[in-house]
Order: sequence, then structure tokens, then C-alpha cells
Amino acid sequence: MRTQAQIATRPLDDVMEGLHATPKHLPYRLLYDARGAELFEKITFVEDYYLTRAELALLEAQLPAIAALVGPNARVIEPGSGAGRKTRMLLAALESPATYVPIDVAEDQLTENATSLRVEFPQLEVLPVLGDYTRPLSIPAPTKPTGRTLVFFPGSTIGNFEPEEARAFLTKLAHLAGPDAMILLGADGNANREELLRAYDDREGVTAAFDLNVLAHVNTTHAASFDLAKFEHRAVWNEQRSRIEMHLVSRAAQTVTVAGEPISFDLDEPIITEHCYKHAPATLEMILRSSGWRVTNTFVDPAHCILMWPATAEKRPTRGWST
Ligand code: AVI
Repeated sequence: MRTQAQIATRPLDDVMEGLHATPKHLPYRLLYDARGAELFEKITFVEDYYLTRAELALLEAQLPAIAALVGPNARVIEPGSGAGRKTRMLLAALESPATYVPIDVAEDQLTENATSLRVEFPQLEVLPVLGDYTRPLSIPAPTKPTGRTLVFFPGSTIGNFEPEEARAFLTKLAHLAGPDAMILLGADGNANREELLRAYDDREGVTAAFDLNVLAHVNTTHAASFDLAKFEHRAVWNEQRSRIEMHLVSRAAQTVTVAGEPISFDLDEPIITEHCYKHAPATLEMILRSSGWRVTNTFVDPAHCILMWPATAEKRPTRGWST
């Protein structure tokens, strides 16, 4: 009989590979299990996590301009749709949006969100896709004609990718979305160490709970023996790479079993669980351009350096995802 750990083949490989590496790391997507998705949603309301608040305000201010660029009957595709607060604002501002395709790994949230959007926007066709948007996916075709396709990718999630991965992902989105499509990309360009450390290690402890939950997740899915009390969440500003990192630091020299294998930790040894690049605006704009997107505008919140870019796709053949 196969064990639970053997069944989870791909994540197990990622986990073991990461835990044997130096420094140790875990794939960041593991943070977003059902509990993690809930905790992340809670983070977006935390006072110290300025990103969501600032982006919501920027989006609200720029929505009329965005709606004018997108035009009527749009098909909106949103990788990593989450709870959909920004989506609702966008859909309400667009002129008769036709189709909405949310893509997410959190099944309960995806289903609940789709159900409530169908009630809130009765004319909108909602076509949820359950899956990891960094992997090849099939996007359902709309059943009625639509106007422009808009890929909505706010929330600084692009910062969670390595720069080369970000380029590959944005290129894939350009292929998927087609020649006349648009993207609305939101990212945080803040490089203020103090603000970032506070945002990623908030005083309410929500980010710490979110980070530690990854160990509980690995305990269940990979038959591991992490004692959460023996690890501590830490936010670290990596100035050289211009990124904020989340570390889980071992409070003791200890050995943990993961899928039957012993993994040793020194006192103070970290596991890197997530990083978010805080690219300078010009850097991210260059990544967008080299991924097949023509930047049309840049909207900025100068107080926190939150940016949104509407950009238009250039024509390329489809690769990676299909419709
Ligand atoms: C989803 N992502 C953009 C968040 C970020 O800011 O990197 C995840 C997060 N991690 C800790 N707090 C928020």
C-alpha cells in the first residue's frame, strides 16, 4: 500500500529537495492550503501589511481609466483569484463584463467566490479553474462572444517569482491571452527595510501563524514530525537581491522526520518559506516588455510605491496553457 507521503509525489520531491538544500527552503505554494489561504486573507486586513490597503486605494482611483482601456464585454482571467475583493471592484467598474475565469488552488474559496459572484453579477459567466496557475492549465472557452481579454494579476504576487520565472510566466500569459489582450499587473516597489520588516512580521502575529502553518501542512501531507513550537517566524530584508524573505528559524539543534527521512537542524538554522522581490519600477517594466507586453500606463501610489501597469499583448503563438 502507498503511504500518504508517496501519493503526494511532486510536492514530496519539492519538499525533500528543499530540505536537503543549503539554505533549506520549502515551495511557497505550500503556504496556501485551506488554512493558509484563510490566514493570508486575514493578513490583507492587518494594519502593518500596507500592500493590500494601498493597492485597493490605487485601484479605486484608477478604475475609470482602466475600464475605458478595457472596453465592454471583457473576458477577465485572474490567476490566484483568492477571496476576490479587488475582483469585485474591477467587475463593477467594467462595462458589462461577459466572462470571469478565476484560477486558484484553494478549492473551497474558489467555489464560494464563484457562487457569490454569479449572484452579484447575474449577467456574468463565471468559469472557475481549480489548479496551480504556474503549471499548464486548460482555460474553458466562453459560451458567448466576448470583448477584450484582461488578465488581472494584482497583489504583488509577481514578486514571489524569481525574475526569470516572472518573465516566463508573463510570457505564458501573453500567449494565452492573445493579440489584443491586456494585463493589469500590480506590484510593490517599496524598498524601505523598516516598513517591509513590519509588513512581513506584523505585530498581531498573523504572518507568523501563516508562515508556521506550512510546517503543519508538511506534517499532514508528508508524514513529518515538525514541532511548531520549536520554530520561529522571522522576516529578513535581503538588500542585495532586493527581496523580503520569510524564514522559519530553528529554536534548537534538532532532528525532524519527513517521509521517513531524518532532517537535522542547527540552532538558528532557517528554512526559507517565501520571498517577495521588491523590484524598482523600471526593472518590472522591463520584465513586462521583454515578456511580450507593451506598457501603456503606469499608475503609482507614491506613499508606498505600489504600482499598477496596464499593458497590451503582442501577438505570439499559444504555449503552456490552452483555451
Ligand atoms: C501573495 N503574496 C504577494 C504575499 C506577499 O506579500 O508576498 C504573500 C505574503 N506573505 C507574507 N505576507 C504576505
